[in-house]
Amino acid sequence: MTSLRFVFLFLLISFSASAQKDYKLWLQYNSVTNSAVASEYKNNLKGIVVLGNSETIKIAEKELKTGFLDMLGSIPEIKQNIEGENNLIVGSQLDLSTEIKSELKADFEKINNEGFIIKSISLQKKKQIVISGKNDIAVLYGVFNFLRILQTNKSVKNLNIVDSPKTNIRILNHWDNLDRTVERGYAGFSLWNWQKLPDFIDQRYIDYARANASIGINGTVLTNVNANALILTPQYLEKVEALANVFRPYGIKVYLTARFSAPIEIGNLKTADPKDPEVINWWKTKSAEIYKRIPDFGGFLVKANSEGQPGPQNYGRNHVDGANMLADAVAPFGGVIMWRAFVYSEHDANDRAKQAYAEFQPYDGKFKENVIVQVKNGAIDFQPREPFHPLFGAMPKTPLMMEFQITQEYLGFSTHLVFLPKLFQEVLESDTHQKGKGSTVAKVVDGTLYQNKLTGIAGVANIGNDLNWTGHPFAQANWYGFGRLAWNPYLDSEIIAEEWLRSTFSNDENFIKPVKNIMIESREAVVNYMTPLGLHHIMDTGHHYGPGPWVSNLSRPEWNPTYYHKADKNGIGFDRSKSGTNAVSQYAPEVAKLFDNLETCPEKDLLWFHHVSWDYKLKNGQTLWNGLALKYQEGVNQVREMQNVWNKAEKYVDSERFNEVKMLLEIQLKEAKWWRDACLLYFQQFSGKELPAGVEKSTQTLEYFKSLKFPFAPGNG
Ligand code: GCW
Repeated sequence: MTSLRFVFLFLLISFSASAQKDYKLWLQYNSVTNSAVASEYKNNLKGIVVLGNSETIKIAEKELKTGFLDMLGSIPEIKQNIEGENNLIVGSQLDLSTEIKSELKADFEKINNEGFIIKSISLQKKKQIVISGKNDIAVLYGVFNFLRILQTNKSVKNLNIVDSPKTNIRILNHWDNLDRTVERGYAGFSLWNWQKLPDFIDQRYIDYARANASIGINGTVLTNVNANALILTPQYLEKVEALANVFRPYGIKVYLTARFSAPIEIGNLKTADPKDPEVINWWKTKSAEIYKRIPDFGGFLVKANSEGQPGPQNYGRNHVDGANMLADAVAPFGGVIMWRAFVYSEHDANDRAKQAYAEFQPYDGKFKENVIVQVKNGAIDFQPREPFHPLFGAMPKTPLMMEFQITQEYLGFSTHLVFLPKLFQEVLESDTHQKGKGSTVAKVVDGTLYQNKLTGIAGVANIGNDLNWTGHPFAQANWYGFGRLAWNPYLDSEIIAEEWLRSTFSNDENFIKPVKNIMIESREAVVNYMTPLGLHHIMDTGHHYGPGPWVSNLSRPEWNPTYYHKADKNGIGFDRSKSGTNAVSQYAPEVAKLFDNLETCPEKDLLWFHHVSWDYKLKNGQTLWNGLALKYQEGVNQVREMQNVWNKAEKYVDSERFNEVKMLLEIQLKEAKWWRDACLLYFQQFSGKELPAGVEKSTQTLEYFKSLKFPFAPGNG
């Protein structure tokens, strides 16, 4: 009996220990197993001196203690004063001694308000390490960065890190509804338990803030852009305030989505016309009410006149009128308006890809100072691959912020292993040529191209109340990588993958190398088995789960996959060249020329810009049909390779996460084949050609694939 109880207890403990691993994200703080590394750390870190006593500084101190204890087995002596050598001195510029301040003078001149310094210095001939910044939040960033050095087993000798975020607003967009469903959410329900707030503070809120702070995220939009006005009522604002109080010491500001018709819905006004004095006044009063509760409230994110959301156009006004009216309301309190450019009209059947540019570009220079226009990375909608959005670089007098989608609406939900920083990097590196060669999207976004003061990067969150936050253990890497790129849009995704793997799983090179490779490959894999060669938006309708290239009966033409691939007997692809919709003309002349010309258009974007015949010769000599089929097959093969690599990783990973990933990869393979088979059978009707050698034949018919229905696919309301 006793032994049975013991076994039970053991199982319970080992289960929860391993479940905790999933929950702990990239903050595992695994014990440092390399003894040389561990002794270097211990020798160089004998004491800790923490200066200041704000809540933020207390968080930083606690984090250091946890990190040291978990990674090195003990905490260096906590000292009140700097005595002896090899101390870690932690505190903001305001709290440093004159001597240290003057030692770091040049470094302080290099950093901005959120930047930090981690530096080995010598004080009265004694070696010390200082972590500092201009305020306590910056110190916290420094502490997390310092702990990352330990987590990734890098040396702490001769440290000299001076780093500042390159963008101001590094923000998650939660598409969370008040009923806790999450639009395009695949990791459970919303974290925000509105019913229990404000009195019940879930530990998750704190852990969420900590995780975000560890990667430099400094803002969160709590609510869906398809907005509900109720969030602006006192009943909910009280709850928002409670969350803001939790997030504040972690440097995270709260923002809300503003439903444009709120003055009517909750304010009893007859109109929401942005030029109506009563409406103007309503938003001013509402803003004052919010700031009274939350003095550091970030501002509003607005989706207006898009996909049925109300907006200024309902009153014969335009985006500038709407955005500026709200901007005036929050300006006295230092708030910003993030106005989305994701618009497309059902009345313009020509080319959806052109609409955001057509509507917004003429407004360049017309928005108020505290408005930033939020632009999706591509012109259609978060596809596995899209050429960069033509608005980037095309509005020199308007700050534009990037909107990436971290949640995998079009990339296999939380079931497929897809490392998104690779996608993000591709976009950020794209050269818009708008101000000559080297005018990359990253330079637009960080404000350096046109000297914009207000800058930002938003990511549509992939977080829910699943035990592991993101549904797929590897989807945590997308949250992590988003934060790292928001901090520094020039970071290489390989570095991000490596950091993440080391902090999340293991520092063993035999694990890192192959697993990093599959992460890096994974983005191309999903492109290959879903939408190779520039195909896009051929997912099944509504929920976007699985292939649906045949869908053609939706009320709005640009909702139909057939609108995007335009496959017929002559070929396939959307002609956006000069002889087609001329969408290419929205890019700078160099880029337009490149995309317009079949010879120079990158093959990865071929069918995005051109309708080409099934016999068109690709660069590798294959016909388009054969090349397309081989790409689909390649995608499937890549998933098999991911499985091979993962199976060999078993000894480096806890069994729970190992098995989760293994099962998920099994599903990913099944779905990759489903994509390949369904798309090839469908397109074959038009090409009339056999599959080339090397492409596996479907065991199902096209009718079978068409008959599949998923009434309860997640994330679809
Ligand atoms: O991609 C589409 C999604 C919608 C989303 C919209 C948007 C929030 O399918 O679910 O709505 O984009 O970005 O506004």
